[in-house]
Amino acid sequence: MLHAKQLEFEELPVDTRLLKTQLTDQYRAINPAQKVPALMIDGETIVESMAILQYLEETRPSPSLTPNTPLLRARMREICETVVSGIQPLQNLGLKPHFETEEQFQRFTKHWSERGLQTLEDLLVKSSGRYCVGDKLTMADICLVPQLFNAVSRYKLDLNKHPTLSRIYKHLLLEDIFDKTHPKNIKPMK
Ligand SMILES: N[C@@H](CCC(=O)N[C@@H](CS)C(=O)NCC(=O)O)C(=O)O
Repeated sequence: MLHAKQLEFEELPVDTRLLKTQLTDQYRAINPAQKVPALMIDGETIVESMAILQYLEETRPSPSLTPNTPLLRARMREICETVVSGIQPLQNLGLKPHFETEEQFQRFTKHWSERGLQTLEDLLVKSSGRYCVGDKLTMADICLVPQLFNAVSRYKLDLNKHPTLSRIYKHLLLEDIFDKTHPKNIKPMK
C-alpha cells in the first residue's frame, strides 16, 4: 500500500518467528494485540491491516485504490475480508503453541488456506477484470498478493486449480509494487 501510494517510509524490524519481538512489552505498547503490522504516521500509531489501508486511502487519496460504485466497493471488501478475517487468522503462526503436534497445526492451517483459495476463486469469477475488481488496482489486490504468496510458498498449494486466481496473481506479480515487496527482493533487516 505504501508503494502503491508512492510514500517514503522506514521499516523497523519485528522478528515474529525467532526472536518473537512482538511479544515484548516494548512492542505491546505499539500494538496491544502484539502482532504486525503497525504503522506510525502523522504522529499516530495505527494497527490492524484494514485500518491501516483505509487510513492511507483516506488521507492519501491519490492514486485511488477504491472502486467508484457502492457495489464494486462491496466486491473489493468481500475479497479483503476473505483474506484478512477468513484466511489469515486461521493460519497465523501465533496459533502453533495451541496444537499438540506440528503435523496437526500444518493440517489445520493448510485446510483453511485451501478452503480460502476456493472462496477467493468463486468471488473473483464475479468481480475480476485484469485486477481483483474490474480493471483497476484496489485494496483487494493489496490483500490478495501476500496471501497467495503464502499459500504457494508455505503450503505448496496448486493455484492452477483456480484459473481466475491464478491469472490475476500472475498479472499482479508483474506489477512494480508487488515486485518491490516480493520476499525475494526484501533485504534482511538488521
Ligand atoms: N488482524 C490483524 C492480524 C495480524 C497478524 O496476525 N499478524 C501476524 C503476522 S501476518 C503476526 O504478527 N503473528 C505473530 C503472532 O501472532 O505472534 C491484521 O490484519 O493486522
